[in-house]
Parts: sequence; structure tokens; C-alpha cells
Amino acid sequence: MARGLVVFGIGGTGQNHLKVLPDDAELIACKVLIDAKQSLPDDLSVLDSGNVSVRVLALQAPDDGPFKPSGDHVPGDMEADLREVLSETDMAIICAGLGGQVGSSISRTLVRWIAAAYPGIAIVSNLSLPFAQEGKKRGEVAHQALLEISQRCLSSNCIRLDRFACNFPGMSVLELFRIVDAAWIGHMTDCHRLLCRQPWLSQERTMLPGAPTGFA
Ligand SMILES: Nc1nc2c(ncn2[C@@H]2O[C@H](COP(=O)(O)OP(=O)(O)OP(=O)(O)O)[C@@H](O)[C@H]2O)c(=O)[nH]1
Ligand SMILES: [Mg+2]
Repeated sequence: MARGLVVFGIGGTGQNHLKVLPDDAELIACKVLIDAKQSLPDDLSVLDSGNVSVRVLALQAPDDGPFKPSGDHVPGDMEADLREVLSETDMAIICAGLGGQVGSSISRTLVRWIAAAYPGIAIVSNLSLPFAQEGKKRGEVAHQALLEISQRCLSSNCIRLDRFACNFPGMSVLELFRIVDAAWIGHMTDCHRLLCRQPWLSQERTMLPGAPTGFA
């Protein structure tokens, strides 16, 4: 049986997502917000209803410019906290909107680090690619991050915001983001069910030639 999930909300999008997650301690062991120091909420009650534990890890902007993926190493002052929350789980979910600095860089680093330090933990990602009108540079940053993150994940759900907007003409950006949140929560719970080995494969599906005959 999978233990509770550790959900990482990284950058502004990750922070917004943590605020709308189900308040379900059976499902979520811990919410971990990672963002630049100056972007953290003043009032943590927006994340913390008291039911699910919350960690907030503040990033100091580098002296020499923007946040960049830093190889396999998470910032030294975060490692002890990360090890503590990860010891409680066998599944980590990384949630970030790609295209900015914090989400795109820290998600890459974190996924690399978890994959190397905890090969037994299943990593799942919930990501988005920016709108085309946000510019080519953000698109490139996002695609590079997506490639690296998804290679290390059990399952990766990446929503292309511009494609999404085509499907919902006239919808406001905020409403679109709420739909993305719902899709990410669906992906998270599906992956958790998979890890819990709940019998979600239908009888018909399992009877296809060559398909698994169900979980033990
Ligand atoms: N799904 C979703 N996407 C968002 C949201 N806000 C912004 N985005 C998208 O995510 C991308 C990254 O935005 P943020 O998450 O604010 O960026 P960040 O990671 O905090 O990076 P910086 O603030 O640039 O350091 C944007 O370019 C948008 O495409 C949100 O609330 N939900
Ligand atoms: Mg930000």
C-alpha cells in the first residue's frame, strides 16, 4: 500500500495549486512549497487548514542572476527538510508551471536529486507549457525542463496552455488555470491509486491478449 503523497508546489503556479488541493490527510502526507523568498505568502493559513502538514522552503536568489538548474544538488539548507518529508512516502508529485525561472529550474534539480537519492520513490509530475504569446524564450525554457523532468517520472501530465485555450474559447485565464488544477488533481489521484494497486483495470481491459491479468 502506498503511503501518503508528498506534493511539491514549485514557483508561483505550484503555490497556487497547493491552495486548491483536497484537504485529505489520507491521500496527502505533506504539502511542500518551494519558491523564491520574496514570493512566499505572508499568511500560511492559505495553504494550511491544519489537516495536512505543510513545509515552506525559501529559495535565496543567486547573486549572479536568475535561478538555474544546478545539477543534481538541491540547495544545502533544504536537504534535511527534503529528506525528512521524503522518508514518509513512496510517491512524490512535482507541480509547476514551466516557462518562468523558479518552477522550470528547481523542478529539474529536485527531480534529478530525488531520482538519484531515492530510486524507490515514484515521481509524478503535473506541469504546464506556457501560452504561445508569452514568447519564444519562455517556450524554450519550458520545453527543456519538460524533457528532463518527464524522463525521470513514472507519469508526467503536461498541459499545453495555448492548446487548452483553443478548446475553451472565451474562457478567462483564471478559469483555465482552475481547469488545469482539476486535471492535475485527477492525475495525482490516479497515480496514487495505481501505486496502491487498487483494481482499477477493468475486466475487459485485462482480458486483452498480452495485457496484465490484474494486480496481485
Ligand atoms: N497552471 C497554471 N499556470 C500558471 C499559473 N500562473 C502562471 N502560470 C503559467 O506558468 C508559467 C510560470 O509562471 P510562474 O509559476 O508564476 O513562474 P515561477 O516558476 O514562479 O517563475 P518566476 O516567477 O519567473 O521566477 C507562466 O509562464 C504561465 O504560463 C497558474 O496559476 N496556474
Ligand atoms: Mg514566481
